[in-house]
Amino acid sequence: MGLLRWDLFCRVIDNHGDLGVCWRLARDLAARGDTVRLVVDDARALAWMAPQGAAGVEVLPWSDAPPANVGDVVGDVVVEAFGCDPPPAFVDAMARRRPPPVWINLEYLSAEAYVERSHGLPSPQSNGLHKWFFYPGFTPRTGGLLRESALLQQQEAFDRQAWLAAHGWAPRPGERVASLFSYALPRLADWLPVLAAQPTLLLAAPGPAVAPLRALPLPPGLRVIELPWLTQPDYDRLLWSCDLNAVRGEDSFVRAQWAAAPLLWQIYPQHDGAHAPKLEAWLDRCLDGAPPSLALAVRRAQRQWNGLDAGAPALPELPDLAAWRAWQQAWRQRLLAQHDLTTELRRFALEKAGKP
Ligand code: TRH
Repeated sequence: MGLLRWDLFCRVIDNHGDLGVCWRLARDLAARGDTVRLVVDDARALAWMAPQGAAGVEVLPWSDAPPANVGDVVGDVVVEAFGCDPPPAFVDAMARRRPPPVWINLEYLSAEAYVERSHGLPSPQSNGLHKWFFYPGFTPRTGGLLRESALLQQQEAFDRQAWLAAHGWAPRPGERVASLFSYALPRLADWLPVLAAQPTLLLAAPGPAVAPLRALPLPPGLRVIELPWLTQPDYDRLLWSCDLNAVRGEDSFVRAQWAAAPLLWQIYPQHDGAHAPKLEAWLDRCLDGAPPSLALAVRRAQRQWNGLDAGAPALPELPDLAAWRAWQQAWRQRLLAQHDLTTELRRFALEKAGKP
């Protein structure tokens, strides 16, 4: 397949997932030989996420005029992340380009059924171009999930003990290790004794749960270390090191599935409640074929973690971690059977450009 020049547009709405996904995609495209201009309206988080940058990726500020060094030279493929609408002057330059660029809207991740129906559909634009909808997802009829080519080999070669010790985060003998990256947690105080039921070292990433966590008395058996923001590769290593990972949003959620340890997913809460069916859709897919008692326990824990256990909320409970880990590994195996998102996106772009 030929090499491509990509213009990737990102607007940071809130949190870090918009830029986190875009940076990861940009880096992965460049690792495959393509060149990427990442145009972002707020690049501040790259200072901790990716302090070294990446060869082949140029980060440019968002501007209503096309960035000075872009001029009329629009790339082969223009990706707008999450419907962020590139600046009109850039869209005009796209319409003038011959051949026109392939214009793709990279959508948010969901396990819901509409994703398979909507993936790959065109939307004709008033300037004569087509915008194509590209949906990440959990089945082969979607755009797949971001997964770098070397990810599994890196994970297999990884020494968890040494890495944790080198950072000063080594567990004490007999302690399990959990990571926490979350929004405000509905029932944090109820979860602490659950975590403390076995000696646990909780590695807490920055976020809205940290201040409440600091304010709560810790039950015996629970130790907390507050982490700084890590680089994306180091955050991966953290997930590989833990016996349980609490993640949120989109990108950390995907990374926890590659880590294949038990994971609690805090879904991005939406005012209209749309997040509840999204959580159920993922649980339906992920737990399909799991032993019934484990499936029941995992479903209950995920709902409790999200404050979505309607009716009379029971005290939170963690499923058996060994059985849960075995299932997450089986789930990862299933996900590995589908193409990764970057491969799919490149194939899609080349096909739409008429160069399959
Ligand atoms: O920050 P998020 O909550 O982002 C969310 C979601 O993407 C959500 O779907 C979207 O609607 C909303 O943003 C606007 O969670 P997410 O997706 O996990 O993104 C966090 C990024 O930060 C991810 O790329 C991992 C990265 N990260 C690090 O690089 N280092 C760290 O130490 C931590 C904790 C995260």
